[in-house]
Amino acid sequence: MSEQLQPAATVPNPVIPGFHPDPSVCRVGDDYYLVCSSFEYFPGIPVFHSRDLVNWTQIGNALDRPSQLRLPRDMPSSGGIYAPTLRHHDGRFWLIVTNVGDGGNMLFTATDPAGPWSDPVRLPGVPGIDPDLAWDEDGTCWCTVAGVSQVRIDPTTGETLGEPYRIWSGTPGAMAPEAPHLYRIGDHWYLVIAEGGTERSHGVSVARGRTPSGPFEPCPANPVLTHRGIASPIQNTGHADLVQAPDGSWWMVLLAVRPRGGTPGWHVLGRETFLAPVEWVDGWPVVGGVTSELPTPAWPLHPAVAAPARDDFDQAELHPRWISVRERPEGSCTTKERSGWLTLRAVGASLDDNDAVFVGRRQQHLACRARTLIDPADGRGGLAVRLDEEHHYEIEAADGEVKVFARIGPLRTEVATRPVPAGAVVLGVEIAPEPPRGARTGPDTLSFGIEEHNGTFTVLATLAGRYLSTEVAGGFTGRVIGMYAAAGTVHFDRFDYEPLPLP
Ligand code: 6LW
Repeated sequence: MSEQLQPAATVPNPVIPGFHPDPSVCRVGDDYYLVCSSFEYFPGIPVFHSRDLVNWTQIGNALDRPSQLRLPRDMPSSGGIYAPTLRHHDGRFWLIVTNVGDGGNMLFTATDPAGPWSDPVRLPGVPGIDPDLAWDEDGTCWCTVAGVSQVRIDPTTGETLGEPYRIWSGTPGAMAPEAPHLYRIGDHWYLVIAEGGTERSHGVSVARGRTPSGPFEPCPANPVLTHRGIASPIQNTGHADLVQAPDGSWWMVLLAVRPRGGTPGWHVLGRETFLAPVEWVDGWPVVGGVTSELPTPAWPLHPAVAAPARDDFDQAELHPRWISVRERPEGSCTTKERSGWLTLRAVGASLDDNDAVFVGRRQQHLACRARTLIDPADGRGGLAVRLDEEHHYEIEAADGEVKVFARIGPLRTEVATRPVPAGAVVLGVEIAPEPPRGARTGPDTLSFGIEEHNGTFTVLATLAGRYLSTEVAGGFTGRVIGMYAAAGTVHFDRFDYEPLPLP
């Protein structure tokens, strides 16, 4: 093999960057499938495929029609879809999840994880969040939820068979035992949970028993993984799901964050999906920690085709990466009105409103830029970086005028304005790590501007990124960058998203 063809010594972690929390993975032969939480966004539950555990491609969203996913207008951000579990059993894929805003626990099935997925089977007798599914040798289906409680269910009808009962409370003194996953591995049933809350104390703990309902013996080394108090660029590690690699080695997918800037740091991309190696010692899983690079696996790699920087909106259906806030009301978002354009029709008056019309994609890189060509026609709309209704920055075009707005908590401010020629205009944002300014250094800066006809980017305002971080805003999501309509009907010819090298 020539020098150039040598594989890189490492592969990057996170394996799925950006707001992709609560990963659940399942293996079917040579194929791996993974799902994540999606909260207030529609369509819900991104579905990824991989053949090597390190290269993942989004193949759809499990919940892509209103009969599967209702996200009512009064549901707060970070409500909605929490913590799915994906399993393959009896020739079908099973997905169990909580819609915190509408309907509680429910499950869906599919023969192809790319879809279509069934309408929901509701589970009114299953309490709480973070449901897991496991089948024993008799075909009994065990549903285990945060707490940690368990109940047998009939997954075809949603009926509970008995009363839910507590099977483990996690480590004494640790809070929030949640995100259970139950597996038969060798002679034991292993119960893997998250503990400590999803912030800096987050960790993974394990118990094992001889039957799926216990009794469970906690691992003496719990938590088997935490970065609490550890100086690492990767924090909040937890919410793991176990899987075997093609060579038979064991791994976990889990969520973690990458805080940047001064102490304690701000993470802006949400909780991301990482991969970590697992060893078995005396029948217990041992996890060394989570690193930003993984040794290149020994098994064959199947690099994913890089997503093109530009979406021209030439297809009738939007790529599954595009997500809206709550529902997509009929006629509010279409590629059919102007060929090759995405048309958005305002419902709410701004991104402050729960019924804002917004179509975006997750920010997946610490440094990146986005551009969109907007024809505001007789309306108003623009390019926004959104964390939730109370935390977003945007550059907005109306006929003959461009303005930059910042919404931070209760305050909304116009930070820049500039006249532009009537008609279409290219709006942009450049996101870059913040230059050092001692302990007060934030994670990044966001420069909003317009692209002139000669291609130069004129910055109208540069805003501090910390206010669009989870440490400031709270919640469970991450930044989403996209297009919105604030008044009337606006049209977008294209949207470019490109990672930039880190300085
Ligand atoms: C969730 C819980 C958690 O359902 O955060 O990190 C909550 N873990 O398990 C929302 O993702």
